[in-house]
Amino acid sequence: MLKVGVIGCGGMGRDHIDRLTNKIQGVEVVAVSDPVAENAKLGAAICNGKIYENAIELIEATEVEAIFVVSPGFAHKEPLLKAIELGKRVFCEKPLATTADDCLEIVKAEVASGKHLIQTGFMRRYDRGYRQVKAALESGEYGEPLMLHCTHRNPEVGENYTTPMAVHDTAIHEIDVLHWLTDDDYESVQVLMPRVTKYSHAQLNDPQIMLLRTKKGVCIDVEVFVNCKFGYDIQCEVVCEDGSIKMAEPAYPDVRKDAKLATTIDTDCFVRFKDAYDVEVQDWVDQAGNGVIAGPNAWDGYLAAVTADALVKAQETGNIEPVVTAVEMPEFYK
Ligand code: ISE
Repeated sequence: MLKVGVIGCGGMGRDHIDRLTNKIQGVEVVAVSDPVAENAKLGAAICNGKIYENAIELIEATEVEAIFVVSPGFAHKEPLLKAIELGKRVFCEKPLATTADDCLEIVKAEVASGKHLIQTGFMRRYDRGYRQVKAALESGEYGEPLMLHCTHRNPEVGENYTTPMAVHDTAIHEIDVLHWLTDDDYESVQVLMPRVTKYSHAQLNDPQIMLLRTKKGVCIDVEVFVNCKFGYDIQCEVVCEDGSIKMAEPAYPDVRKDAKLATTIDTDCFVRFKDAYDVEVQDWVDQAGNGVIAGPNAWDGYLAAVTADALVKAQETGNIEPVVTAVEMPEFYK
């Protein structure tokens, strides 16, 4: 039984505590912490774990073998560095850290430790639909990918959601999953700003079209539309040399009623990617004894941060912006 401590008991943290306690095999949540005492209590009540005053004490506790970091992104760096120092395995919800510099510091610390310890929580790699597309690409039957057409639509977002969040909160998922899907890295990005929907506000350009070019020359367009109103709608089509692969829609029946044919569309990511979260966390637990990170690692977290920075710059300049990492991918991650 892997004994895990969970840092961060807000909505997402409690969701993970519930998953680890009631669904995932081979793991037990023995410790929780959250600066908001009420959250810590709610988290502890789900798993019957001990409440620690702060994240560092939880990581240092001898009973805690591995760590789940589900605190806000700005609070990730310190616990991650501490866990690396103590050689404890970590699952860190996205983002790895909020700046590329902080992500690189984490990468360097992990490389220096010589142990593969950190998995970044980009759950889409575990989604059945994306995995089917990946398997089709890897079969070689369709030739090389040339173009990707993607949409990332949310029914609506809160008033505090602003233009850069379309990158940091939303397109960050495509940034990771599409580089994994195409087995390629980004070279440059650009953002087009269409007419703004009446459902947006002064601080948010919505929708946006994000264009990414990979090093092999694949061109990707991602429509990010976070007030689309009609549902949580994630699409991905890969156009290849010998065919085109479009990700399957979630399986819902076609219903005929009142002279209409209708199919349900999900309305939030927790429903759309529910299974992906479960598979992701089970895999992390299953790999614990192997000393490997099978999912997105700290380098992927760094790459996502660098690409996000380029996209935010492109939002501001309207230009094509290069995606430049400060260092080459260390041998350690190859
Ligand atoms: C949110 O943080 C997510 O991770 C969702 O998957 C994304 O669709 C949404 O736009 C983000 O705000």
